[in-house]
Amino acid sequence: MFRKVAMEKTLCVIKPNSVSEGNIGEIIRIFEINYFEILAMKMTKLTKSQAEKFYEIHKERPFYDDLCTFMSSGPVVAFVVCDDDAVERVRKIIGHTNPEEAADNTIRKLYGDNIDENAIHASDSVKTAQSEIEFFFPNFEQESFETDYID
Ligand code: 3AN
Repeated sequence: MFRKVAMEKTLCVIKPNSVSEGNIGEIIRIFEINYFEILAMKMTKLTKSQAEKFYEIHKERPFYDDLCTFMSSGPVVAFVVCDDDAVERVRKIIGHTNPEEAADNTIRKLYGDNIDENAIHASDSVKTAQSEIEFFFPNFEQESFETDYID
């Protein structure tokens, strides 16, 4: 039987520290063993102004410039995952913003270096996820990235 996957989607970005430390595979594996379906994936290097646009919501925060400098310092891997309640489930497996406060076995606890270089970004709401998916995958809604598969 064919099933069209049409569940909640969220955007994740593996940050430059995880890429340079060789942790892309380990991080993706955590999503796979947690049964998330990965619908799209891309490695890219953001310009400073692209990072500023992506994090525009934080532009008044004191860490904004450092964050954007870091996010444009090397390649990132952006990907879209789906699942029931994907936004909340992903936030749970990535853990607290500050790796020091993150629960054991969360991605930020395992691979985060500090609060800036905290290994991975994930959308914080369904609405944000839509615009963040559009940012990295502008044709996401037009092109069907969703998979048909046999149960
Ligand atoms: P999260 O990524 O857990 O949703 P946000 O949205 O509050 O956290 O912050 C966005 C990013 O800004 C974080 N991933 C982190 O890299 C950075 N950040 C947040 N708070 C701080 C802080 N107090 N000092 C430095 N960087 C921060």
